[in-house]
Amino acid sequence: MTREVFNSSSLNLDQCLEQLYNNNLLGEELIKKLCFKLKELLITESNIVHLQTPITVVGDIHGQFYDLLEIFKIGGYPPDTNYLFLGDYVDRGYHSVETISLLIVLKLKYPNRVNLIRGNHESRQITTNYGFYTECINKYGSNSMVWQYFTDLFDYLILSCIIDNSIFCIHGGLSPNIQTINSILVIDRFKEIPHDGPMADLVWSDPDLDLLNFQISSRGAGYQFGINIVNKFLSINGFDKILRAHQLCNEGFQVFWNGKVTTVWSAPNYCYRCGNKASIMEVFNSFNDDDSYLFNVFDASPESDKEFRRLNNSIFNTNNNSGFIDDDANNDLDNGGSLNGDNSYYFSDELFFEELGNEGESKGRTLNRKARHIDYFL
Ligand SMILES: [Mn+2]
Repeated sequence: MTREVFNSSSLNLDQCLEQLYNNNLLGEELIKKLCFKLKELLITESNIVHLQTPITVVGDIHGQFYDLLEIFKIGGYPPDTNYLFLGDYVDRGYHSVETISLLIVLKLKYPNRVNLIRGNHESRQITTNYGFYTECINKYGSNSMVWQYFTDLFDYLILSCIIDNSIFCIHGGLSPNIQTINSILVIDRFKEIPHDGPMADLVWSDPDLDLLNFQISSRGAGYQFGINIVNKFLSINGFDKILRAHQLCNEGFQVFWNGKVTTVWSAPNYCYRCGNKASIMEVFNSFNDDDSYLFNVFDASPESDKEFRRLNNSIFNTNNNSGFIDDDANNDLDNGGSLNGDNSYYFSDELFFEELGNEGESKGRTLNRKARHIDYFL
């Protein structure tokens, strides 16, 4: 096996940043080098990275690159602001390549100021069905390797962070296989996200206000978990709260159980059509009072609004929109998605509500999804 060696001096990160901030794509060879360098860095990081306040926590972005730029405008640019991104950088939006490229360069340039947790969309299987694969091919050509470079890199992303030894951060949620954080430390994370088991649960699970314990998730992967599970996990591990993303919130965030669990959602007007707000959570300290954090709420950037109008025109012209709401929403893992070359893989209605949380369901919709059977070990 030959190991390619890149001269790090040949990587001009400042030039990459300038190019990306000006909305230019990076070349394929450059992406190959950047992914290689970042894998070298991430392989040294633990499954759980310890961070300190002040830090700004960002939820799902889903390829909404202009809204990511908006986040830096309102929250400060790295390295002046410390960032923890909770995953789901790609799929759905039109600019997953730009989004993940920028985050990779920022992580390489400011490794201690930028932290990237893996989401359930940082996966070969999911990105094949939800837009990122097709975007890579559309932007770099069908012979391009960029999707492989990016998805190989995803295998190296960390699974969780702990802020000030008190705030546990993951993309999705808790797992019946994880009582103490030691169960996270021993995971071999350098692989595609499995269909089940602790690694899958960390990126797929959701809190559920109606539950006390665990229930198999209607998403078809991960679990829904209730207050007893949260209390037990926090008390065993000595944490105060859990921060996570993974579910659309109409107000940009959702607070569960008096702040024991908080969802941060950072894709405004999700898929250029949901009309939701987004937020970043600025955590100043871990004193656990109302002054220790702030939800900085924002709307879609003007550039993303243009995408919304472009989408509306295309739906109007092609008349391929069968309706916004589909009560028979399937889940990621059971549905093959659509790769038929139009925009439907971004917005296919039967897939559309996978990120919807309690707020979405409370708006008069009843989801009637069949949970896939998942074996698990207590
Ligand atoms: Mn997610």
